[in-house]
Amino acid sequence: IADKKREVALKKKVVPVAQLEATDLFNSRTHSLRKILAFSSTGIIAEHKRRSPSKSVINFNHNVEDVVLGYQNAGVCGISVLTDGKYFGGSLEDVLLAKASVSIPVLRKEFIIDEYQLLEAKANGADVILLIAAVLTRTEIKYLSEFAQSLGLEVLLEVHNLEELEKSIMPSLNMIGVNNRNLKTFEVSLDYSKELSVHIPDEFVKVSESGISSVAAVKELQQFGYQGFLMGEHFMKTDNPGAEAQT
Ligand code: IGP
Repeated sequence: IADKKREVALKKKVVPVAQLEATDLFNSRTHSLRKILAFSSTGIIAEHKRRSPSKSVINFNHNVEDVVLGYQNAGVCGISVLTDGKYFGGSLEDVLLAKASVSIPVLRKEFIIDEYQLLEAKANGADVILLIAAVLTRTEIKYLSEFAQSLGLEVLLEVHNLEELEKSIMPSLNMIGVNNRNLKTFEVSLDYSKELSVHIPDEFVKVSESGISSVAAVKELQQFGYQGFLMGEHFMKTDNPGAEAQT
């Protein structure tokens, strides 16, 4: 997070807020992922991710445009694009390329700690942003989610345990995601989603994130009220992520 603060401080100097606000995308309207998930029977949010701290290299051979178009053709509800460079090999430009390639909602997947990153997300065509409860206080979540919504961005709030969930519940969130992967130990278990589901108020669309690799897992999580399923590695590790998402 200290790294992120430094990165944001540097970027603010190079690309001033006024420059972000002047882009066409900044002033364009966004698409609602929440609505699409609520009406979908599958609910897949497919992710573009080149590498990760838990698996190191996943795949550097694809280009973003082909991957996301393949995902859209497979009928997924939305796209998630990792923009963190250091740990995930992504960039903000990946969001821009994704936005230019598809018409379904695009989520900027980033460790967001500053409102500047929300302005960047909007200026590069994101429809949805992620806020991670593990790295934010309730006050920060409130400020960032309200600011995101004022820009027309939807908010997916990510939690991993009951404490994070309880501290985060507020009206300025659109979707609540349970990360099945512990960000410290990288251990993955769908039990996190199953156990936390009853504690998520009904007004939020529930999303289960990470470690999902089968139709059976999706079906099982649907029984617990989940309407969104964030899947990355399972698709990205193959030669044709779009074709994999079709199945
Ligand atoms: C996707 P997987 O196991 O299908 O590749 O997981 C997504 O949930 C994961 O990339 C993720 C993530 C995050 C990455 C969930 N929350 C927060 C970075 C930061």
